[in-house]
Amino acid sequence: MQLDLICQRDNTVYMDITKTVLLLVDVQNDFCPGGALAVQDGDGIIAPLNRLAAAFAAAGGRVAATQDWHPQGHFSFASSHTDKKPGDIITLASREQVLWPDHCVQGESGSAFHSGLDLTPINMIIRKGFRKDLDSYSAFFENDRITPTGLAGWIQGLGIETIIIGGLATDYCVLYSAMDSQRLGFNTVIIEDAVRGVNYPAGSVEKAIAEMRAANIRFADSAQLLQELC
Ligand code: VGL
Ligand code: ZN
Repeated sequence: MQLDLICQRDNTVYMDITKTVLLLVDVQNDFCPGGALAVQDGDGIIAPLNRLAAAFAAAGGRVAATQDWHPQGHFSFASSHTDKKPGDIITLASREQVLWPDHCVQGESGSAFHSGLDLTPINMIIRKGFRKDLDSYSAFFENDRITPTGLAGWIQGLGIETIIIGGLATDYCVLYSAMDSQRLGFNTVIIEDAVRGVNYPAGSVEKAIAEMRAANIRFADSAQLLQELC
């Protein structure tokens, strides 16, 4: 697939690094093996993301990362509700909410970036989900769909046109971030070998990928993207 992102040189089309942000979604201990909300093979994304982030930074590009950052007793935790267990789905203010195990609690080891992730190339870190009664899957808007996280303002201020996304989890924070990115008018690309999903409820990864494809979000692998860096 040709990514028409991009700038042209010698009849070859390259990514214009000055107009592209690499966004690393929730590469945190709790979403990796051994964590409270572990995604299967969650740490499998780290090597390709480190390679891409280093190449982006070396080429003068921007790298942003998000952190799920919940207070104790966050409303998305099953433990905050009576008679609920992780996996139960509740409706509040006409929004459906999956209840999770306690995860990514502010300041605890589960909310730290995975130690394998190279933080050096990261220019911007956005923390989300820090309001007790509001969840935030997307890197751009909280789950009320109107409260901004501030990331869009930062990106728009830079004149960025393309957002390339990897991280966890395909069917939650990656999906919501990518859909918002596309809706905000950015070219949006998922690094297909650098995302992993919770797949709860069963089938939700497949559903998420279909939804992103239907929205014209593109998929590319990290090796291809590395090649296309200016
Ligand atoms: C996430 C569930 C709950 C994610 C965050 O990062 O995809 N999923 N909180
Ligand atoms: Zn969360």
